[in-house]
This record gives sequence, C-alpha cells and structure tokens, in this order.
Amino acid sequence: MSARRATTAAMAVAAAVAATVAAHAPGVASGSGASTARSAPSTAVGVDLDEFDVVVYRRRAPQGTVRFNVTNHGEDPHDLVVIDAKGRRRGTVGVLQPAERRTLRLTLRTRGVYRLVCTLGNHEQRGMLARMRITKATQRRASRSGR
Ligand SMILES: [Cu+2]
Repeated sequence: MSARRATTAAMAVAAAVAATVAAHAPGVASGSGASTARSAPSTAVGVDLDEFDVVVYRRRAPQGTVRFNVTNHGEDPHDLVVIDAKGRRRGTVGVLQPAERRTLRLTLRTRGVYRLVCTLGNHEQRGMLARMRITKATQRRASRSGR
C-alpha cells in the first residue's frame, strides 16, 4: 500500500516537472496562461508627451493589439493620433490635459512604420512626432533569448 502511494507520489512529481518544463519551453508562453489570456496577446507601449516631444518607450511591437499608455508630462494640452504607413488615422487618445494619462487600445494587423503625432496647433512641426514599427507576430518569439 505504501509502495503504491509512493509510486503515485513519484508520478505526481514527474507530472509537475513535465508541466514546469513545458511552461518554460519556447513558443508555449501563450498556453501557460490560457485560462486568463485573451486569444491575442497585447503589447503595452508607453508614450510620453511634452513640449514638444513624443517619446515612445518601444520601437517595435508585434502585429496585434497594442495598448498605448499615454501620459502628458507637459504644461499644455496634447493629443496623440496613430497613423499607419498609408497615412490612415488608426485611432486617437483624445486631448490630454497636463498630468493626464489615458490608454488607447488598437488592433494593428498591418506591418510597417506607424507615426505617433500630436495634432494640436503646430505641435507636430515643432517636434511632436515619433515612429514605431509593427512587426511580424512571430518575430517576438524568435528573439526570446534576449529576455
Ligand atoms: Cu501637442
């Protein structure tokens, strides 16, 4: 009886080890949190607005949902509009007052260089423009070694 219990315990340990190994294997990151994760993972991108600057804390993001966490660190109101490579407006966070912070959630499936601009006054001409690249969704997994 005790031998049988020991065998069961050993099998449980083996299963736990297998699960741990699987969780750390490349390419299954989305599977480990499948119960809570949505179908497509989203990428958070911090954006700071200022006079007269747009600072993006991530130069590239994989295709899919991007959450732009935008903060106005300036003394004037600013907005942020996301424009794709073909010049189409994909979304705006709206006008942010000083110290205001808001998240813009966009699904960006088309690869290429996107522009992030403030459209108030002549702010874009004065420097409120940044670029970021939407890359192939699989690129992120391929470069996992550098985490
Ligand atoms: Cu502005």
